[in-house]
Amino acid sequence: MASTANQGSCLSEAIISSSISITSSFSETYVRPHIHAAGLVPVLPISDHLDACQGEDKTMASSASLASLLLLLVAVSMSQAQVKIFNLHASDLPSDILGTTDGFVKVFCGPAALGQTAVRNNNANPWWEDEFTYYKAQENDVLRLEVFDKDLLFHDLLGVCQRQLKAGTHQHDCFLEKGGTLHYSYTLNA
Ligand SMILES: [Ca+2]
Repeated sequence: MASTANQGSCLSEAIISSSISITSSFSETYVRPHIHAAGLVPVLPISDHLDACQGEDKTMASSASLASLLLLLVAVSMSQAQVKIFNLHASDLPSDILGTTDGFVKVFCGPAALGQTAVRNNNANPWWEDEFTYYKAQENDVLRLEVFDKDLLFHDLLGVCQRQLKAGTHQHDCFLEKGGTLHYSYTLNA
């Protein structure tokens, strides 16, 4: 109810101001007929006034920005791609105090944790059959692979491999900080 009353007062204000504009434009037209094209002058003050105070126009404006937001979301979701990380293996992983290396890899894409491989016990050159697929990847997302040596209490982080995703299939070798190399492939379908 309040908005209707407000709208009404806005409308009457608009009418008043438009009649003033008409009057003033008429006098201007009368005085300086060569300046104004008749009919155009009164239209502008009315629409200006309605933009300034009518609630409906604000609603229309916010619907328009909502529509733009939805379009943006559609565009973002269309730019999402599928990434698959596969063919994970390592060579020359360093051994711990007990002389065994029990490697496994944690896989992340952007903020998402995609999981981890199985543990390959007592193997400095492990292969992992695990593959990781993520459907919300985007080009330039950071792929992060953390290589661990599993221990009884605290797993030993052997190294971290980070890389920005690019479209296509790629194979990489990543030297680990504590020794050894991680090899992996990924495919990003843009
Ligand atoms: Ca170990």
